[in-house]
Amino acid sequence: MASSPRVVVLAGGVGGSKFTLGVRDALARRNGPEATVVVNTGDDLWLSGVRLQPDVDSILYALAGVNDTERGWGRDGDTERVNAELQQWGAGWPWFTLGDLDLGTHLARTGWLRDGLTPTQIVERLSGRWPLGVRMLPMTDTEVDTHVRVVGGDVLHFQEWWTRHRAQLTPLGFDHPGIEAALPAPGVVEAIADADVVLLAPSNPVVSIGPILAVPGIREALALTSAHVVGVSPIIGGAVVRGMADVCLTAIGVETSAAAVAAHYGTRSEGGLLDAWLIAEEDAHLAAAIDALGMRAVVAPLWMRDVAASAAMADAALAAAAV
Ligand code: FO1
Repeated sequence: MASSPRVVVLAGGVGGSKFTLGVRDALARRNGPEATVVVNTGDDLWLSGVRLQPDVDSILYALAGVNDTERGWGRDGDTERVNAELQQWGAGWPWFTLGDLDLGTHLARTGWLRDGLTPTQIVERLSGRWPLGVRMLPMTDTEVDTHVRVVGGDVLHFQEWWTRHRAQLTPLGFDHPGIEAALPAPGVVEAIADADVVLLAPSNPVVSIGPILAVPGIREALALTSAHVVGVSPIIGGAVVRGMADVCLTAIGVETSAAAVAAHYGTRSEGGLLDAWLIAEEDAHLAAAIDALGMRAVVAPLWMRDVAASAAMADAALAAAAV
């Protein structure tokens, strides 16, 4: 297998951006080609007249080194003057903060959409500002925002469910209206077909990786590629690291355990996705059960405390693919 593997990462959220930093680092040491990162766009929304792509921006800002590492979203050192003014007008959502610098990104994006650029072209343009060291692609150019059906019958945009209600309204399911007609963004299927390794980041399996897999054509590309497909568990010691993956998994009937998420993704040779699954040392006792699913369980430290730790995880994932 190539010493400079062509790598595709499927990613979203904070777990996705931390892992992407590690992949970039691991590949730079191999002097290999830049990874292609296919980013979830289910978190996207229109607010106060601008288009937000939270996962695209989180990964972009993290790669550029301008992200707010405390909050996990937005720009480092951002101010909220425009947001305060929007609140005075009663515009937008009072529970959702748009930072001033961050708004610059949303305004640029929205203007380019109005000019007729596609989200893929806009991500490329945004990526040109900083030397990112990876190629970013949105999963699709179609608007397929995630909606959450909650107990009581209400349907909320994912961002309202998450930022306003902090995932406290019990979800019954997650939908992406219009996704059946969506196409993978240009370059996504080709990148998967040409890859040596596809990595599933330790992102939320339901609302970060789930929407990517739900775009018609992406799951099929993963089934057809000769690349090794290696996933990284977002569950450590039977619990989520941060975020709401446990609530999301419960809603779709999956236990919050590294083994259950492995079974949810499924074994490639049996029509699922994974050839190998990286699990945390805390979950080493699950390795035999995961092997029994027909995929290879690989035990590694999975706490992404810093870039070096994320890069070590990426190395372990590449080693699991034997590249
Ligand atoms: N998360 C919050 O918890 N509160 C916010 O006010 C908030 C604003 C926000 C603005 C732009 C952006 O790109 C992301 C933002 N996020 C905010 C993060 C976001 O809600 C989610 O954490 C991600 O979509 C999940 O990956």
